[in-house]
Amino acid sequence: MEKKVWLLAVGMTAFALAPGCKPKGAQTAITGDAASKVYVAPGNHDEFYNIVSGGFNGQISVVGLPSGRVLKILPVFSVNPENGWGYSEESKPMLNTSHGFVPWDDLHHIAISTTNAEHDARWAFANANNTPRIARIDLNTFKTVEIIEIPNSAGNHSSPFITQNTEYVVAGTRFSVPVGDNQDVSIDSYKENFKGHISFIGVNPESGEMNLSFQIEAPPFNFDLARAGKNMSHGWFFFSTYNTEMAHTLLEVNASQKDKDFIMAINWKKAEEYVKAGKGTKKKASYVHNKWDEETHSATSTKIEEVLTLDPTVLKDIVYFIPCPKSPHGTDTDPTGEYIVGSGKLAAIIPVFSFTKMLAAIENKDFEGELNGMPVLKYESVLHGEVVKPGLGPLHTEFDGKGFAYTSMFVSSEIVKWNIETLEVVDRVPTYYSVGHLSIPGGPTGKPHGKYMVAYNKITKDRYLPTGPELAHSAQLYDISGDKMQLLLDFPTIGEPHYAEAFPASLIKDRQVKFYPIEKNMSPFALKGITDARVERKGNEIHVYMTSIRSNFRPDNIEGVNVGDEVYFHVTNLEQDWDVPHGFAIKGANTAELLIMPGETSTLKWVPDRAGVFPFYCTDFCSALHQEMQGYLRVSPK
Ligand code: CUK
Ligand code: CUA
Repeated sequence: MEKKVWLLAVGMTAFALAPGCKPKGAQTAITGDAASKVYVAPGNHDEFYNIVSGGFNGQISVVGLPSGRVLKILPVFSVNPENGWGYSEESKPMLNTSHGFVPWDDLHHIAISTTNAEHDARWAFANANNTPRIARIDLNTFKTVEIIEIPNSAGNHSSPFITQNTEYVVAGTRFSVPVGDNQDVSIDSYKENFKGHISFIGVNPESGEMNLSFQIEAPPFNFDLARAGKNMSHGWFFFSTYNTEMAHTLLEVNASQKDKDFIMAINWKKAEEYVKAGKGTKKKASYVHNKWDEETHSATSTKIEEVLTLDPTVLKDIVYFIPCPKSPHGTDTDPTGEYIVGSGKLAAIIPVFSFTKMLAAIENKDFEGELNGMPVLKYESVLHGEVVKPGLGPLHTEFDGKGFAYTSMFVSSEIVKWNIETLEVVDRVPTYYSVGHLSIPGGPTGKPHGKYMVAYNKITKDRYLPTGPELAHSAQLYDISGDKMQLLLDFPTIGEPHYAEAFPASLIKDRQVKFYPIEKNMSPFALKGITDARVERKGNEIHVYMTSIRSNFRPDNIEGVNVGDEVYFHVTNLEQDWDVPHGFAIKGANTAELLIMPGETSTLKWVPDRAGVFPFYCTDFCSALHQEMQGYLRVSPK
């Protein structure tokens, strides 16, 4: 009994902190009505795909809405033994970096490709927070097909944000770092030697292929979340920045001294013109670019040695600063592109800026001064207005396309709905607990589908059956179709979700690749039929060209291998049918399994360390004779 009271108290204190506003909706008695709204009957499909970041697991989870069902764990930056991602010889180069093979990262944000500011859902982009990289996922195969590293950058939190026709994926550096030839400098020389960079990664409109087009040099601030302008503000980018104090130690104190930090507005169309006019400078940089090839079913990794940079203190009209209260964490632009919302996580208001006013202020040179050689606009001249008493700790804002914004309040643990024009708070609901990002289908685009909203919460506490010290993170689904938000469902998530984007399932469900045509398999190790199966020795390399099809491996008895040989199992899955992967695993191998899609070839490398006979088998229950799908490898002493 005592415990129950205590748990309730923990829950309540969070939103009791909200000033002068007792959160309504705390009653959120879940009625049968709520259950029917999230119930997707067996055999039926969800209405939306939700592509959810996995945070410290480095992966993406694919979730159906409104059911909250997890449909897939899609490996991106972290090795995944389940399907051999980062273990198969073909996929290893995808995790290559200038630091070598990096088997993990911290994935925070998702961007779904758009055309004219509406989801086309051809690709998903995701960021690696730790070793700065951007990945592109093909949404026809749900596979990571490209990863590009970002030079002159550290802590790639501030990405990936896309422009409205997916012209660019944009990334800001969280940590400023020393750049150039000598990076072995005193940390105390931060202000002189450290730099921030904003990277513009061009996306090929047909293939989706990325390339680092240019970087804009920036002062050693920390950059946080950003959004592209859209519709009327297309051509601009808005980055939140903090630590404009340029502290390099005790940031929790030193980076919160000023009343205002800034939103950095970048005229990227102008920057693009300067690039075309040859105003950029080529600088040495070192990064890798990894691509997956759908024909050979394998990845290649290319090293690149230079990058084009623009200096906004010389090219004066590409960067402007808008003052924004207290360490903004997020910046969001509304569906029309007119309003730019700043969320200072230590601020008591939410400032909303007007793009039209910003242009006028630039035109009139309505500057309050300069910051590191770049103009600072006057707060009042750009401000549309402030949302007052929204709650505590505004983090992230999404839009419903009906004139309302929804801002997550981390400290007061609630979601606040407000009118973008009048800035009036019209509804608030508690979240359990300490909400981070919100996700409305189409929420960051010009055309939101304002039906559901998911809150991705940081603290779970008492929401589920306890599982020791670590609890599943928690998502909450709200109905936002009416005037009042209504909590419908809690569902646990995988890893630590940060941002997620959702879009109508109808956009992609009929274009999913079901299998790969075997005649188009250009892997040098592909086999077109069972009769091609064989074993070849080349020096101390053994190449096993193996087929798998229900329900056998060929060859299934392999001899003539010695201890210390490098054994390569090149396994081709000959199936030409949907949903029939075969697995391959061998006893004692210090690697993961392979999970080979129909029509694909994958390779597992193993160096046996002892003599004996080693069984191998298919790991994916594929037919009534799945248990018969096995074989032996004999290893003899050297
Ligand atoms: S962050 Cu996690 S709650 Cu990395 Cu987008 Cu704001
Ligand atoms: Cu193939 Cu089980």
